[in-house]
Amino acid sequence: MSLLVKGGTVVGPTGTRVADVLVEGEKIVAVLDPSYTPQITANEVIDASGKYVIPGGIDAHTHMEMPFGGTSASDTFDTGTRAAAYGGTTTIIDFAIQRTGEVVQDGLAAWHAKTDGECHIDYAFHMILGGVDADALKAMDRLVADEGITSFKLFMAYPGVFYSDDGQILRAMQTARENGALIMMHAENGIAIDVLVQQALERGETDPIYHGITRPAALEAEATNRAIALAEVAQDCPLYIVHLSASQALAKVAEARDQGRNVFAETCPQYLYLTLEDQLGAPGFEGAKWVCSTPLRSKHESHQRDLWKGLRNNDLAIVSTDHCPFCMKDQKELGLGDFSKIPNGIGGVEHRVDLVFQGVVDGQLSLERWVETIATTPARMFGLYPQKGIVQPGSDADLVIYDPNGTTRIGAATHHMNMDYSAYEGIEIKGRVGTVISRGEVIVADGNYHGRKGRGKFLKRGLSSYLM
Ligand code: DUC
Ligand code: ZN
Ligand code: ZN
Ligand code: ZN
Repeated sequence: MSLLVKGGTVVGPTGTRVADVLVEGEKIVAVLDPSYTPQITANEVIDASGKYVIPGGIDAHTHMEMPFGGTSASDTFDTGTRAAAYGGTTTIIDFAIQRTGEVVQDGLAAWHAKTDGECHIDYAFHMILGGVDADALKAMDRLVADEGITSFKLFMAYPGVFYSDDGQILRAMQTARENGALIMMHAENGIAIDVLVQQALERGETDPIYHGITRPAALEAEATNRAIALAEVAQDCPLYIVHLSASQALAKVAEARDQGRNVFAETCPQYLYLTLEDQLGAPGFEGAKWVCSTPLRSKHESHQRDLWKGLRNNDLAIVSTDHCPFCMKDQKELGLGDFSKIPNGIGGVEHRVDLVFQGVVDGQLSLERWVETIATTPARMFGLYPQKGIVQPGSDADLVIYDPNGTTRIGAATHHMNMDYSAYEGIEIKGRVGTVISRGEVIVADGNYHGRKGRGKFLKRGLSSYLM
């Protein structure tokens, strides 16, 4: 089976050119100047003139079916990967979880059981370590060597749930430095946050808005700085700060990077587009829609401007969603009368490619940087390159044909995620995902779905391309 994507503007991390992309089976076999292709015959030809042809999006941070606060993220691997496909994402990296007290290998097996036969697109795992002890450190080596899991997330937040103390973090970093893994950090000072949360509740401050107020930027910056210091002590263990939201934390990352340190960070669309004031302005309990950690920041500070700048200058390498959806009904509602019981998370796996493209429209990012932050760098960072993340011969034929003249209006009535609201309700994007191809198969065309559950494959990942 061959497929020719004709006349589109192919966008890569280093440039754009009009080219024809020839696909045989699951792979790209040639990217040709259009003058060469009249002789080529293919089973199927897709006209991409006037459109961008980009590598399929890679969302390096999702939580399908994640257990949290007595409930579970509302997208299953079935519904969540299908929604991702609609939005131009053809690979996700989700988080398998070792619960505190659990054997790492058992946590991993549970995630394979959740995903086997369920995913519409290719997927891989990071591993959340909920308890760093001697067994977990040994398991890290085994996961890197045998299981294709080369990144581990630790939490400086959530004492008593996922939390690691500084000693545990240092040991995990030392192990990662040895075996080549990347340490991903949820950098918020959870011990101090818990005090602020307790004090707020004692004052009767129970509304959703107090979630953000009790997680100040200073405590994100402090934890980010501490993680960077611990990584330095661990012989410059590679460190990746997840869901960075505050200017003050970004400044710590930028300082480390300016020193040539092995420090990277991602941000998420919610921090680029939504603010604490959106949440404040919402009536009653509605603010729960935007409860996530790290929290939304105030528009009266410079966070959004700085995050876009960070994306331009590579202090922020990647845009991931931290997709962790909960419905209002029966899920977010668990926190009625006590904001600390609202399950943390925002769903957005379907909208990342569009929301970052709006940054191109708004003059915040170049086309090349759009592709780099949503596809190429995630592939390189997490050991999937060049199988994924680039339009070139030999790579998987994961392609998105993107229409810069289309429009996308985001809303709960039209999205495909299993959520009864949209955090981005009413936002309009000047651009639209047209055709989505996953390993040579057209799975979305003009808003119609042609994929199927179970076609997505588990990807064993290699080490990060950015290891030094
Ligand atoms: N943050 C969230 O918003 N949800 C899940 C876990 C996390 O760290
Ligand atoms: Zn986190
Ligand atoms: Zn810099
Ligand atoms: Zn997360």
